[in-house]
Amino acid sequence: MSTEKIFAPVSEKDVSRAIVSEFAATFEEFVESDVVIVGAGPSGLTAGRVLAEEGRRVVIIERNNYLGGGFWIGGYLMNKITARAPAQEELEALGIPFKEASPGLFVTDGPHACSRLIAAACDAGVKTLNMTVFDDLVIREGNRVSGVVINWTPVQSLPRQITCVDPIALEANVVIDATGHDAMVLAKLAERGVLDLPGHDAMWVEQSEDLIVEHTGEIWPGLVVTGMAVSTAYGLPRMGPTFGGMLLSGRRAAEIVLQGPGG
Ligand code: 48F
Repeated sequence: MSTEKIFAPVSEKDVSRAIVSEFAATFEEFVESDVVIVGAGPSGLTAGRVLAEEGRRVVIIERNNYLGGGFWIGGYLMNKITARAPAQEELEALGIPFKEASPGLFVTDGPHACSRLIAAACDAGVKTLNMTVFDDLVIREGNRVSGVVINWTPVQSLPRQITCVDPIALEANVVIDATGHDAMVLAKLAERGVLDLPGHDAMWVEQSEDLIVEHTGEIWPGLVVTGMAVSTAYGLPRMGPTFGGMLLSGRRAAEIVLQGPGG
């Protein structure tokens, strides 16, 4: 048997050190960023990618271990994703293969589409904090949102007697709520009674996608809303398992940030 080793001589402490120091360096850099996006679904990932491509420092907070939100599975646990024209152009730009199911309706594989969307955001320079849950907002002079309060996701599942784990905060010029149907960031303002959150209306795909893109924007000083959170914010119809509106809403959110005061 050969005694020659295939792999480089590295011990456990080297592995631990590499993880800790890399994580700490990235975290420290993104304690202060241009944009914090809460939620790594299709709208948040698209907004993050477009902003990072324009040179903005972007961090996405995601409570799950995996990124992608609802973009892995199209609907009813079937992993096919649909998009209506002109959103196939977004798929094309990302190199996602698709086919036309009927005139103006395109279909693609969820895992292929989602992994490409995630990779494109990472390639553009977006940093992600997964297993991290949005807990609250930082709000300063003029009621302007100036950051987010976060904690490790598992802290929420600890037994009550050991949950005295204070969260920490990240500062940013702009925060984007991309948390989907629950609109978790906006819900914090609604909890305080300063924002009305009507919840989304019934499904009507032909109305929903246009309205969501149209209503995407700054909803509070320093706070932009994108994706399904827009329908929750404005009582708009939901769209069901089609995703073009999410991709175009994410792009629109980024454009609004780039044009705005914090952009
Ligand atoms: O739900 P999600 O995919 O939001 P989206 O980008 O897209 C909606 C579609 O997937 C679909 C639809 C239309 O096609 O109806 O639902 O608007 O992604 C939202 C992400 O936010 C994370 C959540 O885990 C998901 O990955 N998220 C939600 N709440 C929190 C959070 C929180 N409090 N902290 C961190 N992440």
